[in-house]
Amino acid sequence: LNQKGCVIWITGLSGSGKSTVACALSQLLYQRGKLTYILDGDNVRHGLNRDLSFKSEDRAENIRRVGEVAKLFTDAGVICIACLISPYRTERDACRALLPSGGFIEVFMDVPLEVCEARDPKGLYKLARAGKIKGFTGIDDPYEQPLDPEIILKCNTGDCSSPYDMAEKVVSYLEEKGYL
Ligand code: GGZ
Repeated sequence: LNQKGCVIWITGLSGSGKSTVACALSQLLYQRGKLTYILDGDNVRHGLNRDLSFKSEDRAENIRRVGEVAKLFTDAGVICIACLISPYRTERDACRALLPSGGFIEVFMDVPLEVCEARDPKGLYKLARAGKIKGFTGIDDPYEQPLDPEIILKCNTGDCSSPYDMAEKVVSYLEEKGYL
């Protein structure tokens, strides 16, 4: 395997498109013969992190563990795509600090809450608004936007690029930085 590993860390609200972009990106990289692995918060929480809840200490631990695992993948030369809400700046920055300079590429899904809430693919926002889920990110739990992400994928009401176009932006960045 002639490949330099890195972490693509996709952060954003529930329903902002993190997993969809991760999947599109993984396909684009596969077409270029690159080995990737997706660490999706939603999936990891069923296994490795099944002991963790959504209270803040547990979210912090969720982020920390995914960061450590992502680092292990990069050691193996894999392009690791982490997609979790990861609402806290401090914990995201701690993951960044685990990697060599340039090895942590933060991608911010800049999607307004209204757009995420209108999508509501799993009906979770509806439940959160009804008070049936407490501590839902963006409703009654915080989301701290990245201050200086490497990549911003912006999406406004009635004006969202396709997941593949968004993934292409990440591919261009990786090309520019010599990862492809
Ligand atoms: C936020 C929640 C919550 C609460 C369940 N807050 O859109 P989804 O459904 O499929 O993905 C979300 C997922 C978030 O897990 P993460 O590991 O990414 O979160 S974090 O980084 O904050 O640890 C959402 C669902 O779990 N979900 N309850 N209270 N999202």
